[in-house]
Amino acid sequence: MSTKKAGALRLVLGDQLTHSLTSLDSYEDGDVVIMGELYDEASYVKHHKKKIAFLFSAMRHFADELKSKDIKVDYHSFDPKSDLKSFTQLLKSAIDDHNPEKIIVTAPGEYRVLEEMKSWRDQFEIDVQILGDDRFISDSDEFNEWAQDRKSLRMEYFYRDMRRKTGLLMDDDNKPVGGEWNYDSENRESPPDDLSPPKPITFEPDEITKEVLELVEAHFDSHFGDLKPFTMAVTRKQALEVLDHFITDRLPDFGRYQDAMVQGQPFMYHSLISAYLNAGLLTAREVVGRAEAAYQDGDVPLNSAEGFIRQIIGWREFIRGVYWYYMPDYADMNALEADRALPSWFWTAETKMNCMRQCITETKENAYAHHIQRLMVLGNFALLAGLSPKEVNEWYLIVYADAYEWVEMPNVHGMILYADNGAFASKPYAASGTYINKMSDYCKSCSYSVTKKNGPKACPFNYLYWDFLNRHQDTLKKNPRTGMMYSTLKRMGDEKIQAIKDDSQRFFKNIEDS
Ligand code: FAD
Ligand code: DLZ
Ligand code: SF4
Repeated sequence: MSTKKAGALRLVLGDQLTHSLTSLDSYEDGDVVIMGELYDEASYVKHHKKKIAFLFSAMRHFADELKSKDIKVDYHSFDPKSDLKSFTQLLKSAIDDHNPEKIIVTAPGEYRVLEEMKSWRDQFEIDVQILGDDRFISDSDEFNEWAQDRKSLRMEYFYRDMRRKTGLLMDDDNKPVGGEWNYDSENRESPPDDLSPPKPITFEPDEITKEVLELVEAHFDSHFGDLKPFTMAVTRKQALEVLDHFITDRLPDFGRYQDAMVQGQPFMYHSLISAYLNAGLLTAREVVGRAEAAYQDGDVPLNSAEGFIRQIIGWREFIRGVYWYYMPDYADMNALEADRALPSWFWTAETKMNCMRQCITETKENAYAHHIQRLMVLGNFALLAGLSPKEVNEWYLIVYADAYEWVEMPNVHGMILYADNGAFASKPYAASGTYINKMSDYCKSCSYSVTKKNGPKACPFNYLYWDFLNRHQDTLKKNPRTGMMYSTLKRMGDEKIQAIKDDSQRFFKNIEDS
């Protein structure tokens, strides 16, 4: 143990790369910032190679920025032989090196890391201050208070409170601008044939990124996904360029094509900022501020600005609230008792279903898929096929560069799998091939026929949809929002229902070759 006493050790996690972070706020001479590229964090699930490269490079750039502000940083670069594999081991070694008076951290995004942090005071017999994370617009106390007396949690009502709280798109009488809270009905246009969204901006890897890419290639080669080409932003400056590009070139059409999917267009008009927001390179307040300003300047229509702002101050904040409200029990919920193993083609994309093949291929290439691909193609399949929530959660946590449990798990458990028994979704997001055909051009190049309802050539989403409703009658029939589907199912007659069951059984038996 060093005899020279440091002031505070300030541990900054890989998704806390924000200069105004609460744990950096009161930095004084004599304090030391600790950061580490850690085996346990990079491997507790086998994250996509691009996700590890992005985070390690962004961490290195962030540490350099801190140093350039005369902040003392003790940075632990990844070393496969190092004994410092976890946050706890990193901290123990830093305490030995610096002999600090106290530890200061900002609360982490994930439950398991908070539990780890809570053990440090006793383990190291040192004062540990866990500060709130003010990068979010709402905090757990506010959400819990909002949630506790409600029979069901609905994002829409939470969102309205967030609009009132922030004043975003509110008029002088504290009423929503344009008279409506939500313009979603204008945000569902099918994609026209000649749609050509702007190309996303890309960044050449600099020396730091090149070194990280070599490291990831050498030590994480068995992980999912393509490492190269690597064109992600890795600094706040670059992330701001991505945001600028979105506001000027993509946001005007973001609203109308928000739900559309086009083969060969993985990014459509989406913002592509989630990885940067979640790692801290951008903040929620600044991105919604920019969208509102673009609307006020007359550069973007209201449905686009409102739709985007709702995703951030509505969905993103709401989802985080749900995670902390229900954890740790949330992780084990499985209301529909789904237990089918993930087909191996979720990792290879080798499936005959073109929609799944496109979405998985793009995920593999980019560590990105947009919301409707995650929800209505990949997620819809996982729901209809009754895939195990544990396996589906792990897949989503691995494959996307923006995935951290606080945001990934409620989206998987709540939005797609109904594993939380509708804690916040009024019904399961189940759909047949008709929906995918309406919102995409995938079906034109598929070996299955979207217009066929039964038989080996029929689109599997068509019969799996009815088989799903049939299997879960006891749970879902009471739900007024699925009632109409059950009336249709009832009218189908025994022969049709038997054909649906037979097709589904055949599909499940051959799921690996489907
Ligand atoms: P845009 O479409 O441009 O939306 C703007 C922003 O809104 C996003 O960057 C994101 O910060 C926020 N947002 C939109 N929808 C959601 C949502 N449902 N939950 C939280 N934030 C939202 N998002 C993640 O950031 N990490 C995840 O691990 C993640 N897992 C998901 C898993 C499933 C099954 C589903 C259905 C959705 C998931 N999402 C996740 C939400 C959403 O799909 C992504 O935020 C979005 O696709 C990111 O792309 P974008 O930045 O271009 O977003
Ligand atoms: C996701 C991730 C990865 C891949 N690697 C690291 C790392 O080496 N060091 C680090 O501090 N954080 C990493 N992270 C992000 C953490 O997993 C994240 O901070 C916690 O899950 C809390 O949200
Ligand atoms: Fe997907 Fe069915 Fe369309 Fe094929 S036909 S792309 S499986 S929805």
